[in-house]
Amino acid sequence: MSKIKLTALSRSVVESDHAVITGDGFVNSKVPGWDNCEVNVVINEAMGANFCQLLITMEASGQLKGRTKDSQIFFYVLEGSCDVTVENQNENLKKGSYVYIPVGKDYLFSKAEAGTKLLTFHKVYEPLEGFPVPEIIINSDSKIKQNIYCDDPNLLMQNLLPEQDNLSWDMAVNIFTYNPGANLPFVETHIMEHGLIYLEGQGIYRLADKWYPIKKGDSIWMAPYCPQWFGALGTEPAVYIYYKNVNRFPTTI
Ligand code: UGY
Ligand code: MN
Repeated sequence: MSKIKLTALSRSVVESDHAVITGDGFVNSKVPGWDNCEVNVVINEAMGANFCQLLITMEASGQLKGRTKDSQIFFYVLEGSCDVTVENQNENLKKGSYVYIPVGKDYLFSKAEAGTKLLTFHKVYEPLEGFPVPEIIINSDSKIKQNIYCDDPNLLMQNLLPEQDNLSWDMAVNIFTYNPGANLPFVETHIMEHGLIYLEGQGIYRLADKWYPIKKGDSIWMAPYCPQWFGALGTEPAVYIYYKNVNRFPTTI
């Protein structure tokens, strides 16, 4: 049998209204102020998106230092641990910890365990008259209640940011757990945009009129109005963390 590895294959797909990014094609980017780390720009405006999703892998000497400008940044620890300082708040972060940094704040991530992996979502903040800019949040997904979604006890939703009744927030980040065999109850087609990464499990995602096998580590971009549906396969829950824009007036007309 031939031992030649065929390198011209990938499950990654980029279309005008969605993308599946599997990681086998990652090429690192250098980000000013972020040192001794690998940065993969998984989704951004060059793709057609209105937000950005990164994957960062830190060396033990890795450091992410900066100040948020027009964009708020959400950080989530996928693996490992590190310290964070945002303004005068310091915390140790581990798997499942997350940090929300509003606009105009200094931050530093350091003292990482080698190989620590962070996910980020970046969105330009749209202020709303009469509502204050959100505060810094440092928390863990283990402290967030799982709510039953669409009356199906096999679909569980955790809202990591308090977007529900609080119009200060213009973005949501949720963790969606599908027990084996569970599926979205209908094909969603909506103005909100999504970026996501699978934390666990596998299944089939319908995006527009295409169907993709998806597993842990895969990322997906869904443009506004991209028809979307997911069904979990296998014997373990399928879990993804996803971004969504929310709470702003839907038209400039
Ligand atoms: O919040 C949502 O729109 C979510 N149900 N969409 C999705 O998981 N593709
Ligand atoms: Mn959706």
